[in-house]
Amino acid sequence: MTNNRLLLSALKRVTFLWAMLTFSTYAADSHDQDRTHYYAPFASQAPKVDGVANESVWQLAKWQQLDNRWLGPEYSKEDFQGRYKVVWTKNKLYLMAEIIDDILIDSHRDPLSQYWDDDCLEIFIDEDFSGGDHQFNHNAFAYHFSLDNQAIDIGTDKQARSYSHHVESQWKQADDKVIWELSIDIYTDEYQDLVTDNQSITLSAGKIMGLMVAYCDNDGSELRENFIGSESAPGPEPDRGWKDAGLFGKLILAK
Ligand SMILES: [Ca+2]
Ligand SMILES: [Ca+2]
Ligand SMILES: [Ca+2]
Ligand SMILES: [Ca+2]
Repeated sequence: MTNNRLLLSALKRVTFLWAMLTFSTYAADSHDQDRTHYYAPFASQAPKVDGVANESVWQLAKWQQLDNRWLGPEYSKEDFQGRYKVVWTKNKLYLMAEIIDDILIDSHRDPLSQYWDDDCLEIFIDEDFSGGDHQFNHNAFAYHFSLDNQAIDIGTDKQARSYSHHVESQWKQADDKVIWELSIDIYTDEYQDLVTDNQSITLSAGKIMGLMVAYCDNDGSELRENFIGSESAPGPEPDRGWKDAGLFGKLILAK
């Protein structure tokens, strides 16, 4: 082999290795496999958050089921059924959930006490779809919407904290269903609990975010009876999404 050929062969090898390395870097994903992909339609007019889903934009959005049992025993259709839709405006994300729950319970009257053991709708938002730990930081938010329409999550000081100023929340009962509408201001992971001038971001078409939705169902027990979510959670600790944003689905803001 001539020197030139040797050089060419070495170059090819380096190029191949570089390509393999690049490919594996891009292939590495911080999310579990088989995450939901949800395309949220744009709402040219923001829905009114009043627990009445009569805005036409809700017709454009697809239902996503809450049917992955993370905690608790098997349950009946009368005990719990849930599904939701998502739309967006430049300023906020809007979510509408339809819940069937035979008994509505809010037995811990202090909103910061065992809020996950009352009936509550949990909305997990990871602004940049980064995945990763979100337990004591704002890499992602885990808003626990209580029946009194507050939104609670753990702050960076590891204490429960009200983030109700990020949201609007209203639900109404219609026949045997609860229709729950809510809006959420979106913040990046630079959000700080102790400052008052955090700026929510402006949303645009094509943006990809992490989203997961769940319901904590309690019908009279000391602790919640079921924790049921939108994403599958194979393996140990099926409820681990409360601290691991890698379980969240992919939310795509469509036009
Ligand atoms: Ca409405
Ligand atoms: Ca129930
Ligand atoms: Ca993040
Ligand atoms: Ca219940």
